[in-house]
Amino acid sequence: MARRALITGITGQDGSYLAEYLLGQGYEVWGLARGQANPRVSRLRKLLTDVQVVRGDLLDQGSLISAVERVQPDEVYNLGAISFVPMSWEQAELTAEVTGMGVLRMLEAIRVCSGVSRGNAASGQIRFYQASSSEMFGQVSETPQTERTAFHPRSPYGVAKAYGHFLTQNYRESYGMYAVSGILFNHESPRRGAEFVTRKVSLGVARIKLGLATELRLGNLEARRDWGFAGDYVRAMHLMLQAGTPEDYVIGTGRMKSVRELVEAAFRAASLDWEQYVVTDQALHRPAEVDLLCADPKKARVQLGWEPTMPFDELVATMVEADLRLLSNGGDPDQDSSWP
Ligand code: NDP
Ligand code: GDR
Repeated sequence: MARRALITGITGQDGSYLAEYLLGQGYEVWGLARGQANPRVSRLRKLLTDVQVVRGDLLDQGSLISAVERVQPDEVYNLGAISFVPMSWEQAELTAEVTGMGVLRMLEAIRVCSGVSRGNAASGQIRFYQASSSEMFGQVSETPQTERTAFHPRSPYGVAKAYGHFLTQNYRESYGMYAVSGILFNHESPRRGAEFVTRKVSLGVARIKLGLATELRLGNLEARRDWGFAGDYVRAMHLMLQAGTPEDYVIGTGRMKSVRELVEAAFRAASLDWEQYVVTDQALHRPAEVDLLCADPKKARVQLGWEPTMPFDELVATMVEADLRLLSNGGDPDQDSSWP
């Protein structure tokens, strides 16, 4: 019988790549989607016809229990979150509820549905993956960051993710559940939300190239990140749930670039000079910035055999090309209508 996976956050970037990957591995894939008429569900269905959808919300404990009862999954991937860091200052309580408490609700749904209690050997039937984040490192105490680097989150989002991370560890230790966290560094693709800097830049370049815009407004150009390709990172999520023992892993490329270098690479890919178009705007700076993040993915390489495949310049060029195609064909990224 096919293995069954339940993915929260199915309508997001990672949800789509993970669903695609697991379908390719022969899984029966279910996605948890919220809202009675979520336009992103139709966008997903256009891309992946085989995904089945179950309604539910990370804010609603009962809906998660019902979803787990209905799907009877072998593996649960908790990717649902408010994931845009600036929004976490504007809606700090909601971020805590969805990104933080949502993890508790999902773990409880699994625990209750699989009859797990302290010291109960029936534990561990459903394997659980939590989407932890390099934002938990925040103001870093060492570079590169490993599974042992201390957390010092710099946003309500980072704090909520740290709660989810420790809680996942705690359910593993308290109940013997197979529950793990992937501490993933930034990963991008042509399906990235338009609010994140890589996609904002690739869309901005495409608009300028096609004569639809004359400038691109950005915040802090000096911030440095470890950017990889989302398609590579979902493989790591799956590998973590196939390992002999449940453990947490750092996932990233080990290479760091600045926003300025990202901008240079993107404009270069369209044969444009970035200095003629980029305007910096103090209003786009964050109340507390994470200056740099760089992964040490050695544990994942050695224990899981995981390696990233797409170099930075290729990733950026791929995103710019995809947005040039999208806009040339009349696609509208703000309407959530199209997905490469
Ligand atoms: P996206 O922002 O693209 O997707 C977020 C998903 O969460 C959407 O499907 C959204 O659904 C869903 N969601 C939001 N609120 C709720 C809710 N109340 N109940 C259920 N689902 C909800 O994120 P990514 O795909 O980029 O990231 C996936 C996960 O990985 C997130 O948890 C993110 O924080 C984490 N992460 C991402 C990294 C990255 O670089 N991409 C790096 C490290 C961690 P809807 O369509 O209904 O809004
Ligand atoms: P991040 O991603 O906050 O790292 O979180 P984002 O792309 O939003 O920012 C990266 C860096 O770019 C700087 N920046 C800008 N960012 C945005 N969005 N818009 C701008 O105009 C701009 N100008 C400069 C930011 O200050 C920042 O330093 C992502 C999300 O996917 C999280 O969910 C995830 O956990 C982390 O990556 C790892």
